[in-house]
Amino acid sequence: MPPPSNTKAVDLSILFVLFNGFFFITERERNDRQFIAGNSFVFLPFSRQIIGKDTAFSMKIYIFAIKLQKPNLVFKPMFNKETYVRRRQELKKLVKSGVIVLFGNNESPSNCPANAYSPFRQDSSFLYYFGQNRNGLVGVIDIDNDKETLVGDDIDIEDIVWLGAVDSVSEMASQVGVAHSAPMKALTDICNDAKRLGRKLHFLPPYRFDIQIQIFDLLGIHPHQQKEAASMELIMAVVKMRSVKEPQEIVELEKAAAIGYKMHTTAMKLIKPGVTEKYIAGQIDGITHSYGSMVSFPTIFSQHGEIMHGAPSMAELEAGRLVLCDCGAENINTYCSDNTRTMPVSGKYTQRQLDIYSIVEACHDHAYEISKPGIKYYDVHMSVCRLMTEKLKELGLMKGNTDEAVRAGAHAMFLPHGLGHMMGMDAHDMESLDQRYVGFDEEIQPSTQFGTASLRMGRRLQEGFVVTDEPGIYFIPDLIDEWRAKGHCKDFLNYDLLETYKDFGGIRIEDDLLITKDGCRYIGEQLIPYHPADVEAFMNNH
Ligand SMILES: [Mn+2]
Repeated sequence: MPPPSNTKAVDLSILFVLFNGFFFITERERNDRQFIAGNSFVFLPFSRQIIGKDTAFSMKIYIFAIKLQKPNLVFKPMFNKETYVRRRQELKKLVKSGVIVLFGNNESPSNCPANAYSPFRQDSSFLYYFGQNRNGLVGVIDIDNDKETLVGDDIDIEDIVWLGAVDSVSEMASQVGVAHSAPMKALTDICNDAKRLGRKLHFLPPYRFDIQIQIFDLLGIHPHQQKEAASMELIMAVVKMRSVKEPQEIVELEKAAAIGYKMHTTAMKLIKPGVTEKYIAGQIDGITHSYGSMVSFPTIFSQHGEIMHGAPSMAELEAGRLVLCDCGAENINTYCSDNTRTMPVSGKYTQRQLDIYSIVEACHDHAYEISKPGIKYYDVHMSVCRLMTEKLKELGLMKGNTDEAVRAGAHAMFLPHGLGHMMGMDAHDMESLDQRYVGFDEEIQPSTQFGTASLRMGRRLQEGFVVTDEPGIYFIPDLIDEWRAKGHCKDFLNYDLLETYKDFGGIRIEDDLLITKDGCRYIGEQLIPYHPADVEAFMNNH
């Protein structure tokens, strides 16, 4: 049989392309990436057979076919094009002049180059303004010439074979309303031109080493100097915009909270003597992997609640002890939740545990009651510290004048961290931009006193802010010994009684507050049980 003519083959091929394209459109709605990826590979060898083997022409047809199919669902921008256009307009107004260079993240190798941490995590500020979740992209905004460019290299056939096809950089640019695109090598020219003309290049403080090297190559600034060389105008503009959550961002935060609810209530169901901490932590991490993207920070699940970031261990849960669970989800669009609950392993709190728990509970509720626009979160924190001191005095663990004790920082024996932090696309939102700018301002600066120094958020609340409310009481044996040996705050602390609490552990209760017009509300349609009776009832009924 004679081989098919080239003309005929191309016609057939295009028919197949259109046929596959049709399936792509219908399947896209079903969000079934597997099918689409599979579809490309079923189609490709078939098309190859028709066109003939190993010609450059047939390769072009393959790529053309892949592009038409666009089996690209992971990289879809989360919001509409207008959102990103509007945000960049606002950013340009705030930064005023110069060239903004926003670096997206690259893949980050775990134990070998091809074994990257998964899922890929885009830089949040890049995502906020350029919306694209692919690695190896840089956003450039030339403010003075009002020119926006998405910089990045298209992936080649080698990558397509392993990863499936993705949209071209120019397609990605147009999806978020960016008029221009350019390959990565163009970034050197963009930076050199700006430098030659003495124009300001704005970049954010980098937190990944590969980006630090990229900035070093482009701008000649050593990584040690990059934090200082970062643009204050850009940092302040990004903080101003990202601090106030848009309604569509709150919807995303609610979705993350719904996954967080599943994580916490699953932990409550699984807790029983003999189960390891790691087992439960693994189960709850799996929930966010199934419904969302990943954990919003490494899960803290430990009977040593007094260790602030206590990693889950192979220790078995023991009846009579408390276990502290601080975890959150990052939903598929990288918005976070962050909650903490402290449960009795046996399903019932002891009276001694309840005495401490009820103080933390009262502090948690107090912060919720007084948080509203206009109040400094520093003042909310200090108000919580005074309430905690009052109640610890009732138990005999503290003594003396409450105001003096708090001024001296005596309460930090129990609460060595801050009441909360901003939350959004990052669990500690915008942490890479520095807490001095995110949580503080010219009116209020971070404290240097132990305890209060760890407060990440002190400035006045505004409608649309999202902050965590997370008081805790901890008994840290080493801290008790250290302070006792020095006689630190001995007028306010009952060290003899503290000795008897060295085996207690720690309690924290944490929820996420959205600041509303005249107060605040919890994020999350369903609040994870936290009143002791509710926690016990939930644990015993599931
Ligand atoms: Mn938190």
